[in-house]
Amino acid sequence: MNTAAIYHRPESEFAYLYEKDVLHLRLRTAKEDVSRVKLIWGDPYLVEKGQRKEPVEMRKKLSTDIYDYWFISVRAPFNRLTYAFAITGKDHQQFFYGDQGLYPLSEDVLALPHLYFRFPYFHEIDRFKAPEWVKKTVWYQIFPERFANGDPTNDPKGTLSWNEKTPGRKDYFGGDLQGIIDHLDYLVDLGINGIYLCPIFKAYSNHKYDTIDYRKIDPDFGDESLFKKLVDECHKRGIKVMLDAVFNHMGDRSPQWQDVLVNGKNSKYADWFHIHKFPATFKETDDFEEAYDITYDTFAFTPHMPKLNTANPEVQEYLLETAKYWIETFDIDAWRLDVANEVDHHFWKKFRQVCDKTKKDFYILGEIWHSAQSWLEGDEFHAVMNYAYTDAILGYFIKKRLSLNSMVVALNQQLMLYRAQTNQLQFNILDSHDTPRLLTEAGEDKDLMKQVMAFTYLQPGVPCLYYGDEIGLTGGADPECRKCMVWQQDEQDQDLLQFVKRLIALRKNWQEILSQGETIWREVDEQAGLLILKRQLNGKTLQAIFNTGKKTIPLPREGQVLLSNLSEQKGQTNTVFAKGFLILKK
Ligand code: ARE
Ligand code: CA
Repeated sequence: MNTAAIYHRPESEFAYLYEKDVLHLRLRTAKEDVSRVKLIWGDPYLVEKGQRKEPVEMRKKLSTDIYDYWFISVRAPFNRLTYAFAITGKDHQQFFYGDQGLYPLSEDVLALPHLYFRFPYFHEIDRFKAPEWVKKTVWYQIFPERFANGDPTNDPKGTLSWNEKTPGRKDYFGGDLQGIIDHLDYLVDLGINGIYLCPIFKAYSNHKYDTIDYRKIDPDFGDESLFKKLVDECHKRGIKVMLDAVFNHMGDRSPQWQDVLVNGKNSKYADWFHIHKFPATFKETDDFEEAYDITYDTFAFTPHMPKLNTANPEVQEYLLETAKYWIETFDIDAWRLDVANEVDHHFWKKFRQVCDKTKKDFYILGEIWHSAQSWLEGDEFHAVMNYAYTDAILGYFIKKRLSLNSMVVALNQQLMLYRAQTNQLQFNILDSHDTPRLLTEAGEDKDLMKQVMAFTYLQPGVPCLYYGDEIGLTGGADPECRKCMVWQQDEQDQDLLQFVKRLIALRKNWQEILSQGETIWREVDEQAGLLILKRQLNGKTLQAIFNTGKKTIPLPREGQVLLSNLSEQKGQTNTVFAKGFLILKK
């Protein structure tokens, strides 16, 4: 038996409370190396007296290229547990695996309680709690400057006419909050029940990530009473509102930074930032967003975004009060945290406390593009923008960078990083204001785009649609991915719009299975380019067949499973399909 691959860690994604008194346990072993795993378990104070519960079989649930992951869900009557794993290899070797490591399985070893793992007590207060409403949400990301110009009177100087050109970094087109309010019914019709707004507080640039005043709505977008109206109108329509908290840095036109420029180290804000040498200066390049010899920490190399010192109690107070203000005064439902991975954990733990205290079931989403276990222990974020997960999807379907098997491996790897609660709340974006648009990445192949969206909407986690993707907007890297929304119906791709509506409806009708159900890779046929994915919960199954190969075959009857490629089928009511895939609902 390949014992080096065997791994478990108490009080982590390997052992955690899923519900009030339900414990999830996972064990990692080498792929195809172990034939069975039994959980040896009992109440710590009874195991000590040699009284153990009947061992129970664990199930092999997911695999990567080198590991198998075994799983079990248990209830313990006294909310405490002593446990270990009895592992039987395909070579018939048997091991006991517990807190002190691996031992050949024997009655003597089983009789030693200190060799077992412990879950000393199931504390509800420590349990990772998930806001249930998020699982029912299909999000829509809006870049406010480009969604709709509802009020030309607030257009900044030099505003261009709507969609006059592909946006440059410094262009303004006049999008605002009124424009969003005017199109809420469009979003309801689309099936959207959550919007994520990029920053809307007073800032200098068109993206508003260089904040000047965290307590003011940017005048280009409107004012606080209009924002209050927007939230109320959203809530009336069952739409949740998530705002963008840019706490890693401020804009250099903020009063705080301006005071530092004037008063240097005597400024009362000097310690609000990470200034290495006074005066705070930088050397320009021909790119206004890139400088060198900067004497203070910034976001990237952008001198206009001095990094905040979130270890400073005054900065903490200022930002935490900001977080509370927008929840308390405007009743927002979630924060998306910009550059979340570059802000200290100590601050985020305080931030989480403030949000939890201010509004029940508040959702905290971190912008982290890589594996994020240390922010997802339950006392900071609920989830992250799942770029690391969707990168594998795009890597196979779009970029042909991954094989079918390596995509499945990468997705399973990501799922095994986190507790089930997090996997159910992860924010699945295929593109955003920071990346090229999906249709452009798909080489403007709308069938391919539909296939990738369908696959993603069937994954654990919640989908987020980047504004305009549904009507066929294209665009390369930032800022080209931020074109003005197209509202003339004859310029919108109505077929794509209808497809997206059907897919969102499917996602919502099958939300329980899709957000919480088990993922079973029924068939991964590299040769044929065929992938059959099953999602299962409480005996209900949703099955999807993806054809990424070249051949076509007749479609299955209801419930029959295909074992090779498929072509488009008209008229079947029980499926959602487009060229290249089909979703069977049973
Ligand atoms: C400017 C340039 C961009 C350039 C960027 C970074 O226009 O071409 O890529 O600087 O040098 C905002 C504006 C941007 C502007 C930026 C700086 O929206 O248009 O971009 O300010 O002036 C990393 C961070 C991630 C960050 C992205 C941009 O990890 O947090 O870079 N995303 C947030 C927001 C942005 C916003 C800011 C941060 C600043 O979503 O919109 O930018 O507040 C890989 C890495 C990621 C990296 C990603 C993108 O995947 O893994 O870590 O994200 O590439 O570069
Ligand atoms: Ca306007």
